[in-house]
Amino acid sequence: MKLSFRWYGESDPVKLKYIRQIPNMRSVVTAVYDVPVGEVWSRESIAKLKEDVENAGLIFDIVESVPVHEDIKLGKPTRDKYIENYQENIRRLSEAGVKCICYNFMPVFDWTRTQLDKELEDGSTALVYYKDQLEKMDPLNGELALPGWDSSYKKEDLKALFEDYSKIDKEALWGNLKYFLEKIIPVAEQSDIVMAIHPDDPPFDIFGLPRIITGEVNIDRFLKLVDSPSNGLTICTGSLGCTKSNDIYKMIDKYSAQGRIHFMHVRNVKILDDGSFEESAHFSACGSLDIVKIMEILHKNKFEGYLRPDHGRMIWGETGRPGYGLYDRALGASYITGIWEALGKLK
Ligand SMILES: [Mn+2]
Repeated sequence: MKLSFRWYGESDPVKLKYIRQIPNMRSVVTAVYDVPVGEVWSRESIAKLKEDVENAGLIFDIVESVPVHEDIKLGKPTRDKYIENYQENIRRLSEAGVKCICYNFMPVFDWTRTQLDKELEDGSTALVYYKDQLEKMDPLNGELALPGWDSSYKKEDLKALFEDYSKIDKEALWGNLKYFLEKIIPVAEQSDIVMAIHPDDPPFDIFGLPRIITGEVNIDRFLKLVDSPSNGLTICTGSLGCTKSNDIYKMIDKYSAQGRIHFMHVRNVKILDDGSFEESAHFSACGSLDIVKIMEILHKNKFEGYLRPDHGRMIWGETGRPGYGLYDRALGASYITGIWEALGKLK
């Protein structure tokens, strides 16, 4: 596995030099943040990212995310222009040495939580999803802004988007995804890049918006849309694993054996009785997932893709971007590295 760590660019309070100090750290997962969704990333911005990462002694070869414009997801006539931009971004990232691109196909909102600073028993804070809190949220009314969401949406834009999505169903979304993949996967193949779709987080419909990358049956369907190794997966254990209806171990075994997992997001999550969930420390006993079992499956299938610790709690007084502090993610990285080393030695 290639251990990596997400970094939000120069404005990230977590410095590259600190990421470099995490044992076994290899790659920085980042993106160009100065360009609106759907536009072409400038070669200068890409080169600057590469230079910053390499100057810190780390590797720039994986990007998360190149976001997909809503017009592509909605299948609007303007999608072709945005798909051409997307193809150009793939080519430019390839020129800079990138080998893997993570993206998602979630309508409107990226990952959704109902609270970002829930205090856990040990005094740390974590991101949580409580059903009763969600029922009180209305994205179209109220000053609702969460870091997983694009804050550039104005209320009117959101209303228009919800209106657009009310006119398409899941099958239409599947069709729009297929249209997109058929245009970008050949470019990825020519560019020696693998695409890795992130599952929907959480993996069920939210606010009436359709979600399709949600579990095994749908991921099987996704992989067949364009049957190429370049059309692959990011398996996010906390996203797919936050509902008991997904057998996360079976999915990791199956898709890693098929060589279709290019990127792993490894984190733990505690599933509550009513289907709500809390993000927890990476250590297995802190949540509902068996992290050793996950790493064992990857090791058995000789996983050579990228892997990063995912959201961490806020601990030791750290403040910053919820889910993306340094300390708890660094603990997660070390824990994962420890398991991986042991799996290699205790044969
Ligand atoms: Mn993830």
